[in-house]
Amino acid sequence: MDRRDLLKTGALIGGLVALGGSQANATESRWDKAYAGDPNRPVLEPGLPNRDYTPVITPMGSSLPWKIVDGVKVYHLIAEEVWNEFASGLKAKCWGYNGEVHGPTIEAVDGDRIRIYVTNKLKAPTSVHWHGVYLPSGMDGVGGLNQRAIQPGETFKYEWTVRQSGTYMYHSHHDEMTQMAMGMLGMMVFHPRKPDSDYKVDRDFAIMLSEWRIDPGTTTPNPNEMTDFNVLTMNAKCYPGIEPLVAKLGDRVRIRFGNLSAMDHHPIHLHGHYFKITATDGGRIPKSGQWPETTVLVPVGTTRDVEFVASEPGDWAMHCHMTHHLMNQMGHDFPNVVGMDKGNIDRKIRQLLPAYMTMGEDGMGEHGVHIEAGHMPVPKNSIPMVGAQGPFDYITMGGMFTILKVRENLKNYDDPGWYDNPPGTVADVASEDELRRDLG
Ligand SMILES: [Cu+2]
Repeated sequence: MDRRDLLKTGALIGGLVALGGSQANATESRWDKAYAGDPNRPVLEPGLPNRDYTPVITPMGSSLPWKIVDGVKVYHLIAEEVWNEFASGLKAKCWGYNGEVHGPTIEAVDGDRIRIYVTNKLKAPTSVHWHGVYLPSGMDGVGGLNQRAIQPGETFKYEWTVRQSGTYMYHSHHDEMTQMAMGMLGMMVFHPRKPDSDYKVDRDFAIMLSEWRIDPGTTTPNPNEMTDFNVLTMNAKCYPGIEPLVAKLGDRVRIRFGNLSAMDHHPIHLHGHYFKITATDGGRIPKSGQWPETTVLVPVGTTRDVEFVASEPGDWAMHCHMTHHLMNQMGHDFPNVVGMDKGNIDRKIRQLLPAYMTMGEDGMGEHGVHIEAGHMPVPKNSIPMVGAQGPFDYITMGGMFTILKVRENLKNYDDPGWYDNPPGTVADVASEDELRRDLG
């Protein structure tokens, strides 16, 4: 090989490298296009529920109504004070939208032109950010950066053409620490224009995860809390205030989780099934990249869609797997009395405090039962430790806990009550005969 050949070879290799590079760029721009859509895409005819998409179910909430004005979907969001009942026994004066905490779910279709009026009925200025959404910078809603704050009494107008589909969120982006802690959050769902069979489901739930600090006896969430949250919610309710999710055997189910908690990620675990993680707030995950799980970590400031077939009849727990997120206004800074021999300490202390009761030497499980039975007084407007009575016994979880109810026969999707287990399929005390036979 002489010098000339060497140069030729070098040029050939250089050419190949250049070719490879441009191919990679082409792939990347195709990818971007698939995800961002065309910024100059034409506005399409407004997508209609039940014709172009199956509406999302927001348990214990609703979807924001809209009307069409000259081909534009028009919504009206009203920021205001809202009394929210987290579960029976606990109410607080929160900040939300349109009489709801959190705000109603905003639904639209890829290609829709949408116009959202935001009226501020709070005493404080506010703004609304549309999380994960492609829109003009001036519509992004960050107070001070993209717009001036909406003053009390003012109505602002946000408008853009939807050019994406997936699960997103909206929330206040002015005095974020206060306003988000007070409840100013909501889910946002953009449906694909032409859903493929992969996207279609029978039950499509939207659940916002959030956390609050509400001291027993008080009625205002405390936005100054940094670490010690004591009310953990799905759609601003805590168990037993959370409705079950109901599905027919064989239904395809999607659950869209959003997390706008102040400080915590939530690993949500579903019993009896595995699901695939199919989308984030960055869009739908290509099929080859979806993987099966039984727990999905929903980090703060993200959404995660999971999909599964309701394949097992029964009552299946679905809950955050952080155990402290399953307690309602859990007592903190308690001395650890697990395993303590309390002797006659209760009798002695009752001479000074008649209602005194040492609890916790066998764990916290008994608290809820005692509170509900009225043995143990609790401060007004509080639900410390409370779970709920289940079909067999007391369920010792509160907070971010609910139940997926899968049934073979359903007339509608109302709560069908507790599962009627087939005979011989419930764990129960072993008989003497069985013990002798199997354990000797
Ligand atoms: Cu959690």
